[in-house]
Amino acid sequence: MSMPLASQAFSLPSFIDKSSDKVVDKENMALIFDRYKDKLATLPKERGWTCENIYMYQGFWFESMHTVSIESLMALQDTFEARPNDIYLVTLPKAGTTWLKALTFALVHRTRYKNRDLLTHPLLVYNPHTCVPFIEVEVFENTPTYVDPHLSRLFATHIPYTSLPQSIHDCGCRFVYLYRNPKDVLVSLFYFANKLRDKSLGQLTFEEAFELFSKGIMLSGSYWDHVKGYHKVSLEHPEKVLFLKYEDMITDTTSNVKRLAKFLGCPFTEEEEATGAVQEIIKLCSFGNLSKVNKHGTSLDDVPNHAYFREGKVGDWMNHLTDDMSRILDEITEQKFHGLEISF
Ligand code: PAP
Repeated sequence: MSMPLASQAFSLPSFIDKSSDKVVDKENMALIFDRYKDKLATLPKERGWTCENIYMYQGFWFESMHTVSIESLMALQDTFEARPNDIYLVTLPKAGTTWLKALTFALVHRTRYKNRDLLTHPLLVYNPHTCVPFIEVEVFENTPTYVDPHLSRLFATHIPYTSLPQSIHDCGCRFVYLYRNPKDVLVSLFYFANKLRDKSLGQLTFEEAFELFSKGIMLSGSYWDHVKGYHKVSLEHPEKVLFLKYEDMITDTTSNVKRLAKFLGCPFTEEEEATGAVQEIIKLCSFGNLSKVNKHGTSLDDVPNHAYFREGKVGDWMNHLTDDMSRILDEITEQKFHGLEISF
């Protein structure tokens, strides 16, 4: 397996050098949506979170006609070419994707911005989703983001392990997997989905959201099967998967950021640690800082940047779940994660 690279070896998304934000190629996107519409029509479906339907494909649930969608997954499975040095940041929606993207981007590119005015740092200009693209979004592009075939690529994805494009498996690529308490994921998704939901459908109630979630029907879910899939690989191949927990990242950000840097192949030097480089990155990527930077503008499917920053806390579920709801999710978690070292 190819091993970690120096931080300079990660390529920068080209839009940063050209100082122009990139946009999804809508024409290509429409072609891809059309290519898979017959296949989609054959799949089991249920009521969706942000649109009318959510579809079951290869044992997991996906919505349609978004950038991160069932069509992008199918297109990736048909065409995506991984490279051995690729690193994938994997999360379920609302498990901390935006934070993980920001931290990883800041870590791998830190030498590039070391002696520059911090105000020019891309994370103070662009949403983290723009800085680290989802492969689900890249598949719609006509022009590749990363041009140099020798440089390592940093991508994100919500795709379950078993549905990843075959080339990712074949190349032995590495993953950072971040998971979060399912109850907080549910609450976070409830608010996010309602922000994006088709107006014609009316708002989802929390009871409806709970029912879908507990049946395993969530974007890229079920929650439990998604986590279990990557957890299994992390046990079998610890050198291949760094398994992180949102709650641990909140309570002990410093150690977890150092672990992340080491896994990415750009560990902090003693000098960096002594001069506060770890804390600088944590501050740059903090909820307080990024939520201020992302007050305006949109990214991905024209989602307002501020929608990715709500509370950024552990345990907000206590303000939303009834005792019964909490007990039901505890029982499902206990049953699904039985024998695994995953607890909340
Ligand atoms: P995505 O998968 O759609 O990109 P994702 O970033 O995983 O969403 O989830 C957003 C959650 O991460 C929000 O949680 P909440 O609804 O419970 O508040 C958001 O507030 C939180 N979040 C975003 N940025 C940070 C950050 N820098 N630190 C901690 N939490 C963050």
